[in-house]
Amino acid sequence: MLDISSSAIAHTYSTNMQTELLGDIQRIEVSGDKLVIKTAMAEAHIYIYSPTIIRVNMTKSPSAPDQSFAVIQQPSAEISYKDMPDSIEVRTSTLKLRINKSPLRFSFYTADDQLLSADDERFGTNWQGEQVITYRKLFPDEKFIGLGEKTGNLDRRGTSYVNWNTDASEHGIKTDPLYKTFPFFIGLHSSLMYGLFMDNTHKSYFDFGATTDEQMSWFGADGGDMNYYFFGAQSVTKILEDYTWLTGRMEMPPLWSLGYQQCRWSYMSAKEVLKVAQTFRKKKIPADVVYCDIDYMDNYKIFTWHPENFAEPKAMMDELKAMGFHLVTIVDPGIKVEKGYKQYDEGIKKNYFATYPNGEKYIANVWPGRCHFPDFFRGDVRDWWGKSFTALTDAGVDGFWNDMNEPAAWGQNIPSLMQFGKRPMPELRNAYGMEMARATYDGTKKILKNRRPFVLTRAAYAGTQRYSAVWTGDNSAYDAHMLLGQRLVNSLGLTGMALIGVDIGGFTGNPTPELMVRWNSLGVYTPMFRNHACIGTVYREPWQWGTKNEAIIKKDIQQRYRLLPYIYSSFYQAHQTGLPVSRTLAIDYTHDENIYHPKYQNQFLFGDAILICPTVSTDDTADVYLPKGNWYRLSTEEKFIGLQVITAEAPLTDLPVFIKASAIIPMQSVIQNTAEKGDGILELNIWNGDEPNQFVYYEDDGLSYNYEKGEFYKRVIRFDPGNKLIVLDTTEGNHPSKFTHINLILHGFGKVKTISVNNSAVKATKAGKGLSFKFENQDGEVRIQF
Ligand code: MIG
Repeated sequence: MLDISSSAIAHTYSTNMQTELLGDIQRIEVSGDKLVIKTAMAEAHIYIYSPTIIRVNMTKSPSAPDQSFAVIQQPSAEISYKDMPDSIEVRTSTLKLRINKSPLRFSFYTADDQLLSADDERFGTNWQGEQVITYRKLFPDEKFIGLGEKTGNLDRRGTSYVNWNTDASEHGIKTDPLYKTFPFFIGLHSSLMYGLFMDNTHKSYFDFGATTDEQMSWFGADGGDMNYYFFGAQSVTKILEDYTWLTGRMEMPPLWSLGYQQCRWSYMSAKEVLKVAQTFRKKKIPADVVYCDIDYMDNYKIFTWHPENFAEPKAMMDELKAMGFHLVTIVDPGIKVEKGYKQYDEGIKKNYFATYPNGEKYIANVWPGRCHFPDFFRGDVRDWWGKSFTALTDAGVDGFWNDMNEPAAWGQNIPSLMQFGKRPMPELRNAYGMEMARATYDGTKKILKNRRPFVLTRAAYAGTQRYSAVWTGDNSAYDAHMLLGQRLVNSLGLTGMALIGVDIGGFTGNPTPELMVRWNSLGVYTPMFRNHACIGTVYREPWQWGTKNEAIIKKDIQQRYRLLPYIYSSFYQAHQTGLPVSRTLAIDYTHDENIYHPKYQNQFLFGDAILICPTVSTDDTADVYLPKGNWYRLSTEEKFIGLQVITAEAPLTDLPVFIKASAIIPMQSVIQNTAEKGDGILELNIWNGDEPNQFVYYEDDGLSYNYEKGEFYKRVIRFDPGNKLIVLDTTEGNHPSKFTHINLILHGFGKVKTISVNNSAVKATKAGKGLSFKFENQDGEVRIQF
């Protein structure tokens, strides 16, 4: 039987496929953990992953293996359904999926029957050749957030996107696609929400009412299954928790990767690298990381060092280490075609490279000239790649930057004939960068034994957070690009990524000194704080901008180091729950219309409680939207009531940064790098407010995986204004804190009555100005009565 809609659109489709898919349900059965719905040629498989996650997989090849690069969980074994004349129903404790029988259509409801999301009644899911598209009902007030690294507004309504990982050098503020694929979005309407992750690595499409006269939204891919996970939790935080449960969360990053990172294409010799590091130390500007871009290699051959300019890498590394610096070196996927080059010879011998269908090795030109490309989709190739890093780790490198892994080649459009094993490039392209990062991470983790490697990748697919940090590629040195960068960071945070950077200062072009200063001040509040610049541009190090600007840049970098206890605890939160460190206001203030306004959409929370308003370098005031609650300007401690727009002073010395009332913000004194012991004082800032609050304070050695075996230091800090009480719970874990003393700094409080540990009074001394007290950091329960 044909449904009416198919005749209306039949002229664009192969009629057979159309009818086969959208026709009636022929058979329904429960098979193991899945519900199988059979139509003439296709099958829909329904799985329950959790009470808030249901998967729908519509496939034309039901017997093909069910594989995913992103998903690391299994469905729960239980699924049952209720059969009714026109439809069937699958239920969990929080979700209801109604499946219409004729034609086959899917609608998701809350347990109390509120419609969250539904197929467009006319068109549902269609194949057109191999391309598969699902058309959805669009609610009049529906907004969309997500998709990771995508240009455009926070609310993606009215825009259309393509996922096709691309070396988007010189991209503008509207360019699409960029480097990464995160086919996951959250829809918001009628005070409800849902998440949808289409797990498909083919070239894919998302249209949020842009091309349909606002009649529907649609998404799909050039091949493969219509395979999506539907998330029904009713808070963005919980949806992100579910999404990162499904696709994994980041491990604790090496603490040093959260310090200041100085990069350039390229520091051309060991001497130059050392000079940069020495200058930071001489000028007492804190920093942890310096980079080697492509010119450290011999003829751009991966896993080699330039014989003259980097003749003694170990000696260079020893000097860097003595100064407390880590080195990150770049690697590209392209292996130079050159007999006698180790990686080339090994790869040829073992057949590790991508081919044409006739078996010939695929060759494209990149930096080294003619290159082969490792097939990172094979376990043995990933192992081999991973082991090759000894060429770098032997010298002492522990950071690995994966570039050009879209994959990129001169000419950009790699022919679709390129194959990984039997699978054509277009099917896997969007996962290539992720699998390279995986090979890099797994390999270097093994080599470094118990030490955490730092991996940074440009191309990515959903799930990459398990292996690597990301940066947003080749941005440009102008204000609008700085603001775009912030939206990309905020949006990447909605897809499980937490360790994210942009090239501070802008990769292409030269920033004005004002832009450099401003961008650096925003970098303080960027999860990964890395200054990077293109070859041929002016040098970007903090001391290249005149003494006055250098002083501002230095002060801002110092602020970053002061905040590290708070930042590291925020990464612990990302590791535990999937909540990002840079958070679009859509996470906490989802249903507040104002935060989506183009004027305020770049604002974000850094961690739980620091609100940042990115401000262009040409303005010295900023209109800031303060959401619900009370707020303090960080620099002046002036208090503001939320739900209003204020005009804030925004000189280059003072980015508009606000602290949420009731905030708990642990800080430390300035150190020059994260390995430095410091003065042992944890500065615990509490900002008075009406709402109770709590903060999970977290420390570990910052370097090893011992935290997985209980070697961490953790304590919950509670602020309870109702009882005029601040409590530091008894500590957990087997790692001693590096702080011997606490310096409690109370903002907006009248007085303190008592401080006790395990109910006995504590000897506290007045510390500095304002209401502040210094006392010994003891493991027992600390109570501060105010
Ligand atoms: O073709 O390695 O995005 O960060 O400096 C350019 C040189 C290759 C692109 C990266 C950029 C890096 C540059 N790379």
